Amino acid sequence: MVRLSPGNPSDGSPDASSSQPVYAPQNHPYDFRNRDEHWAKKWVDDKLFAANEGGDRAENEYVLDMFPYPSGSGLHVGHMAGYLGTDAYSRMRRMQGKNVLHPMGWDAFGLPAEQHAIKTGEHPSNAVAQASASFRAVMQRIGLSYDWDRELATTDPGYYKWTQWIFTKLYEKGLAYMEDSVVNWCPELGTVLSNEEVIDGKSERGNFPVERKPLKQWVLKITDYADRLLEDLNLVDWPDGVKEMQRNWIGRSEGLQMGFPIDGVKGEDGSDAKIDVYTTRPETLAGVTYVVLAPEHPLVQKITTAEQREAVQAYAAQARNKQDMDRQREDQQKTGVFTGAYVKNPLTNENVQVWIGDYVLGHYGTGAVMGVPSADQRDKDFAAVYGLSVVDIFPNGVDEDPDAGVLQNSDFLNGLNAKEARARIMDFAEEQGFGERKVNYKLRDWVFSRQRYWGEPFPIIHRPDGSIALVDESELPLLLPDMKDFNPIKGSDPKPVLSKAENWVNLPDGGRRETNTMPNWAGSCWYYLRFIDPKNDQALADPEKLQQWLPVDLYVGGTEHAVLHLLYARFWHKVLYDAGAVPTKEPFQRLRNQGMILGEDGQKMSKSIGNVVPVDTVIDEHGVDVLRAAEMFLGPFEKTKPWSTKGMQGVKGWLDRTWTVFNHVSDTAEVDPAIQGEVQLIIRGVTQDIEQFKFNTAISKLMILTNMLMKLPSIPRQLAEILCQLMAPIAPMMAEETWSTILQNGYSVHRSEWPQYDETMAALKVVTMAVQVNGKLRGTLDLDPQTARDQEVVSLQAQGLESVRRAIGDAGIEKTIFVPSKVVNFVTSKT
Ligand code: ANZ
Repeated sequence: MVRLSPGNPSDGSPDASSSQPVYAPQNHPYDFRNRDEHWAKKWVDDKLFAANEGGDRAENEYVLDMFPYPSGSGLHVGHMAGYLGTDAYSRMRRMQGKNVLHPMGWDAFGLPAEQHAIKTGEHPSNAVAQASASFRAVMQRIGLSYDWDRELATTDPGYYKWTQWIFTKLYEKGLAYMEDSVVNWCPELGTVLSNEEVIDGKSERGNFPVERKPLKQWVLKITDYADRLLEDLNLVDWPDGVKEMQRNWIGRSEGLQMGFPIDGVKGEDGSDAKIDVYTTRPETLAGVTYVVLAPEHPLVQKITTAEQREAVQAYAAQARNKQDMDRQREDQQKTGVFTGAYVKNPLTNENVQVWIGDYVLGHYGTGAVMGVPSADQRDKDFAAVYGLSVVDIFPNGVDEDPDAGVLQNSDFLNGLNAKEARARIMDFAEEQGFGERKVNYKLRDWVFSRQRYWGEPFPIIHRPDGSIALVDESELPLLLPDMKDFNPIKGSDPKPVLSKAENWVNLPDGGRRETNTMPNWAGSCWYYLRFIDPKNDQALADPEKLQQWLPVDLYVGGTEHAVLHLLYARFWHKVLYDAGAVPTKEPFQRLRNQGMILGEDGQKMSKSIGNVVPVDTVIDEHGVDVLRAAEMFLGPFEKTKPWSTKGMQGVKGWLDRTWTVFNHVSDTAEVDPAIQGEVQLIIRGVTQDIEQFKFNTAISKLMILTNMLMKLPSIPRQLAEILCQLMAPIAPMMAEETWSTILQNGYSVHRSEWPQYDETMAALKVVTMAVQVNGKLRGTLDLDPQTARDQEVVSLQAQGLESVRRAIGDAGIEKTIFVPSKVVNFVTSKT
């Protein structure tokens, strides 16, 4: 135990110039090399962070990270951003008495392991085992407080048994079906590519030709859940941006579907055949001067006149090879061909031309649109290219706001605003029988099969008579066959890799196993359920345990999963909810996204640029706590921000001083009542900041507390304990060493009781400080009054502002002018 008495003022401390007594820098710095490793190992050995089974839902808290794909390329500081946040949060919640479930596992199926296997001939499971071992080692070295007994990998047969089981439920409920869909097939790579992997008709990888080919695939009927996926977003506490992305992806719209009679083409009942269009702007009907069909629309063949046939066919053929995304690009010149046919506008009774154009998609709405060049920009562009006429129905032309604008040249709608007119024309269309109200979704059913080896096999058998049978539940898991050659099957016909495993595929009764495998999304759709009961071999999880833990209280991950992963997981969860297998409507109650950590140069970390900051390197040099605190101090959790060596030095200085404080504790020193209030404010501030994932400001407050203690003539044990506990979520190693070894409070600080604060205290006022560079205002900081008086913390935060960093540029800071609570001004060397 080290108990030193205060030393003399020295240059190393922040207040060397003041007359207050300050402590000498410690002559034995915190020995992170030994102590970090000691504590990290001990926590794992002691299972210090294991969640207790059972427990009351109100006492339980489920804190989940989006689990990683264990890749062979190691972990850099950017990978840690989310994990450090959930770890700090979990540690505080445990100290506040919660029974926290905080697990980690591996999303281990997928292409990279398969490609590695193709290259090396080694089974993908080996690569996965190695990569997850190295991820685990780094995570344990950092001391992330996971309950390691619950570790799982989606590739474990004991896990994917239940992925397959869920698929059987989907199938039994009619939510899984097979369909011929058109895919991007690359004969040379022998693989199906996603739209993003195809650039101008060539594979992104290798630049090989890609063809659009029909392929029988498994599809999940997520569209059946579109409404609930939309509605129930109201039940969850997620960032608005993520909710908005989900809403846009589901893309619900209300409009009118109406028929335009085709001139001279009769339907089966002898009346004019019709082109049905779907529009969200039916009030613009009088402005329709043409109709456009998607080139693949089934009526195209029927209505095209002999003179136009050749041009129409040629156009349709080239459109077939284009991606939807390219077809809809706004910067693209609109193209199309006249079919020679005419339809009658049901409001004005005038005949208008029917065109085909690839900006109209075949599988949205009815695959046909009414062209209103005076109200819609795309239509305006199209009409301009082909000289089609325009009827001005809005005096001010095309308006972004669909409700703005007062109609003219529109019969009985004249003088009404767009919104009123919309309701009127819908009523009119329904009365007259030429249209009806309709809700449409952009969401499509989910193509659920891949032609790869390294994925879950479908528990499906194709019988000789062509029917489909489920593998009996008792035979699950259906294991992947042990193959040696994982090379894709090249050639003009798409064939899944698994079809090479003939002994596995062909059954004695002539049946054949399904050779597609499930996509990577499958395993990540339900892993949060398995963590609750990872070893159960009777059910995916015990219903009682699900009741004790669901929903996940806090889910943290990157925004790259804002749409698909979350939508797919919510869909499965709702299916399981309907089946009575889970007790809640939604899986993830609160969601937070971490921002990306860029390289110090402001660019995305990448090996090729050489700006990657590996986790191990920082720890080797500075220890775990410096890495953790520096990363959390870079800026707001959810913001993208560059790594900063300078910021790290600042944080290191703080930790060094804090260590000095801990080594100068007095058991007899009394707490000066004058500072009690300030300490209370700090406890409250740090507690709320961690609760709200504002780790950078929590650290500022801890810095203030350290500085405060450094100025005291002797440091009362009580205050040192508070500092130690408050910093435990952020710098858990030094906190443990201090609590267990220096303060001798027993192991472990992470199971000690979180400091209480007095709720009745006055609310903090916010002080807005100006940040200047060479006297010029470059930004402001909103701070609590304590922080606003602390030059060091204010300077560090100010230098974290993007605008300030830019203004300083490469110049050094020559002088800092600080007026407490008012202004901080950096004078650079260039002036
Ligand atoms: C006339 C009109 C006038 C339209 C106007 C818009 C503005 P949502 O559902 O919100 O995306 N549309 C319909 N089906 C389409 C398809 N298959 N491919 C491309 N575009 C299609 O918007 C529906 C609107 O998108 C519809 O309303 C239609 O254009 C177009 F001032 O009809 B509108």
